[in-house]
Amino acid sequence: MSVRKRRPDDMPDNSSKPPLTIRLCQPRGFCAGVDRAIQIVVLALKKYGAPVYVRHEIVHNRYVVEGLQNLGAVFVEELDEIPDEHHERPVVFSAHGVPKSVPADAQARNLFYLDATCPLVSKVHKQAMRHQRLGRHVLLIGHAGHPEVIGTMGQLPEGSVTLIENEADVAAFVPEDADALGFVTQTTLSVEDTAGLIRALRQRFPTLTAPAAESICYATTNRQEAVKETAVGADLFLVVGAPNSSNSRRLVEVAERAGAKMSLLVQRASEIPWQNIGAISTLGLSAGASAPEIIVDEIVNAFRERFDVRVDLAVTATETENFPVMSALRDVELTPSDMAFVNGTV
Ligand code: 0CH
Ligand code: SF4
Repeated sequence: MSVRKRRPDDMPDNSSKPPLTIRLCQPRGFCAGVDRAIQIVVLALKKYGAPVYVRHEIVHNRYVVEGLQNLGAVFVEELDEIPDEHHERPVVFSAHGVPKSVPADAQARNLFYLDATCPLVSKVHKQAMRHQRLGRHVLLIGHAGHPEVIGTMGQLPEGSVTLIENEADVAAFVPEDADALGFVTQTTLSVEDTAGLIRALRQRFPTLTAPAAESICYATTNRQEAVKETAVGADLFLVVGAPNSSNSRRLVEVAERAGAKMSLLVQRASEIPWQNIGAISTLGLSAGASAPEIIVDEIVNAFRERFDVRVDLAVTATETENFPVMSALRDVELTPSDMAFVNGTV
């Protein structure tokens, strides 16, 4: 990990305030799949006008959802919530992916849909389908009820996939053929916990087949690694993210396990529980893959009001991933202010 100080002109004279070092994780915040998904909604609004329907929160972040609502996006949980008179309007599927029944339903209703499923989630779908095509029963490691899990299970015929959430599920699983099993996982799981579950599965089923490529994605892995390194000895670790954001919640757990004295998930600076924080001198700070950078800035500024803050950037990886949008939207141009929204800086 390399540590860089942020530019000195960021730092007002705070000599009367207690000193605080903020270890700011890099990478943090938006990943390439989130960036692409938000871009798809913005581009669709520009190309087709409002309203653009979005099935499920495009990513699990209220600030992003409200920003898109202000631009004319309308969020629904299911396609049947789209009023009949709006059936010619586009509908975008969220970054988390959808079961096969959803595009089929959209087609049956004559809806025009744009699928913003992250390409790395689609890759997991393909791996699961490949296991099944080759005659393997699929074990999906993930969290029940999460939209990505519903989407991945929904790629496969009923009865051909079993959800594994924990060691008890590993112990309880009784396969029809113990030598014809393959697994995939949700993309946003704890790297450490998942490795444990795979070990436990392999102990019971030594011929279990792994997917051809790792299911936990680069962004999840990098953000957890960064938190692991910066949380050691931190008095407090804050993760910017929503309670329904799987990847953000995993970061809070990683910080706690790595040795942060206290680790919390916050959606905005207004959620920081100042009365419980007490005297701290080191704060770790990161953001889930769906959390915009502007909220990280808001939190740093909230600490600046109370502490003499020094920000150390803790760089553990460099990310260059970029996922292009579908060809139907490539003829639309984004203005600098659209770009700032897509990048999470406004
Ligand atoms: O971490 P989850 O999957 O809950 O989703 P998010 O917080 O919206 O982050 C983006 C990931 C989307 C699909 O992998
Ligand atoms: Fe894609 Fe990973 Fe981001 Fe999910 S967290 S959208 S899988 S890059």
